Amino acid sequence: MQHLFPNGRLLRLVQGDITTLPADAICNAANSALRPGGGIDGSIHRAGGPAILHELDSIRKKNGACPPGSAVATTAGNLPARYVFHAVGPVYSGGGNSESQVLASCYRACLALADERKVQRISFPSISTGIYGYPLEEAAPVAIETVAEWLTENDTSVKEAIFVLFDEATRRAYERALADV
Ligand code: AR6
Repeated sequence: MQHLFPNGRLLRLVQGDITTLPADAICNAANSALRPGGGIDGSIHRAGGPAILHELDSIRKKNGACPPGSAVATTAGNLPARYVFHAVGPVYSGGGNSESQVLASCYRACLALADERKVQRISFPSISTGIYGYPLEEAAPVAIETVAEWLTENDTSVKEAIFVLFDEATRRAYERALADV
């Protein structure tokens, strides 16, 4: 499923493994410590190789932790991309702790890193809806609306944003959210 905006920007949804889809930048669902975890983070480090971890170590030494709602950029190592943007999503704790603002901020942080690097094609996972427990039906509209809003701005370098959704339930939730755009 996809949505073409009047300015020619494209938002696409595909089901699959984000580490295998070529893009200029691949976004990761990381943690504040920027240390390799499970889920998509584990897959990105396995497929990308040690160069990513090495760069994260230097970023952590220089800047400390990466707070929820923000993101840092590294090389993509062996992944089919130029960059990985490591975004830290909110841990879901009921919805009353600004989780939706923090989640939206994650996607905007990745898009800002993309614009700084003139990235045209960026891929996103469904941040926070795995280990961090954010309910899919609540997270999908936040993710889709935030990225859609960014794509309507003509001065973004991003021409195509792709949500790469791991399983069918996730893809369906994002399709419902995209249908409302
Ligand atoms: N491609 C696309 N999506 C994937 C892939 C993949 N290869 N692997 C998993 N997903 P999660 P979070 C989906 O748990 O909830 C880590 O330990 C997965 O099915 O990876 O933000 C970090 O270090 C789900 O839909 O990320 C943090 O500590 C989505 O990606 C913590 O987990 C996100 O699931 C972050 O938790």
